[in-house]
Amino acid sequence: MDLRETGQDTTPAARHDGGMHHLDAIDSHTGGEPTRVILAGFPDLGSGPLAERRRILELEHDDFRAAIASEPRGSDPLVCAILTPPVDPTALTGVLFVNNVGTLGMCGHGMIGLVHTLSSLGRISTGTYRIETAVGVVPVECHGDGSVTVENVESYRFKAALELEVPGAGRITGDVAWGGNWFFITHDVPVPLVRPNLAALTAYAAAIRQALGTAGIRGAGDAEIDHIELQSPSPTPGVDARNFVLCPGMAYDRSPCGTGTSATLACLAEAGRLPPGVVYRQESFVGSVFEAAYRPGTHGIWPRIRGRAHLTAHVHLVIDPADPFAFGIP
Ligand code: PYC
Repeated sequence: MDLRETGQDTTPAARHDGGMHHLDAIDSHTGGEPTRVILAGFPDLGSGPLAERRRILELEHDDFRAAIASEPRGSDPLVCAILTPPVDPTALTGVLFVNNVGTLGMCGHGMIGLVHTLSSLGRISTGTYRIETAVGVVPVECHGDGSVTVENVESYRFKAALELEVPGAGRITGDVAWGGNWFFITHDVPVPLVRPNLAALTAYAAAIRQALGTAGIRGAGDAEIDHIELQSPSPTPGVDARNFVLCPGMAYDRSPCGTGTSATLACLAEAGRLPPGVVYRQESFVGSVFEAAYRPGTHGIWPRIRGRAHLTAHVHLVIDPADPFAFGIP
């Protein structure tokens, strides 16, 4: 199958029978964080730029987003990667990322999951490819050992050492950075980044996000800062840092977060704390690790993130319009 011609509604699986809607998907996880690649059955999003298709998805097909990503068919941490034909003639495919509450610009763990999925299906072999996203074309490498490298979009620190008053937590300091999504990154962590503290860390990160909104602090182009990244040293030998990333919604990233690691590298690079080409190991809240490095860019850095995904299921999703929760639980 020529991936460049992949249109969601053009395959036999994309059919309605008696009002039922069918979608073909492959599930995987990258460092514990799930990805669902939608191969066929998603509504047609047109042939415009991917940023425009993302907007069409948000405005016209949010019900299908909720159907594939949210309960009862999906789950809070799940990110779906919807294949769509690319505009860029050098790209293998286009992809739009969505989760339980909306769309994402880029998704590092999702991109690793997508490349591993295409490789597992025999649609690509080892080598380098380019994949178009709503925020730019992303070169990827599918390695012979099963790992995947993603050269993410150019990433940069937008605001350094920003002070923020967080109700219940006091004054904290953090950076605002772009890594394909918008992040607030802080080392002010009230409790250790360990599993028994999950509820406290989730509440703290959610309070930071709320405080950013209340203070009117946003990313470039007035974008919402919807990812909160807490960073601390890691107790694991050879690992540079452990993070806890609250994604849009209330789920935390089980992986080390590819876009969050990119944003972190941008901050470290700008602070002069990580030279180009030096490998940085970012550990997630559940102990999975991404290896990362960067090369300098014009406005920031070009991060390279390497990780590994594993398949978990071949899925045939069915949406029954008679189901009161066909499009998620409101
Ligand atoms: O890996 O970039 C990432 C990511 C974003 C949200 C969940 N994972």
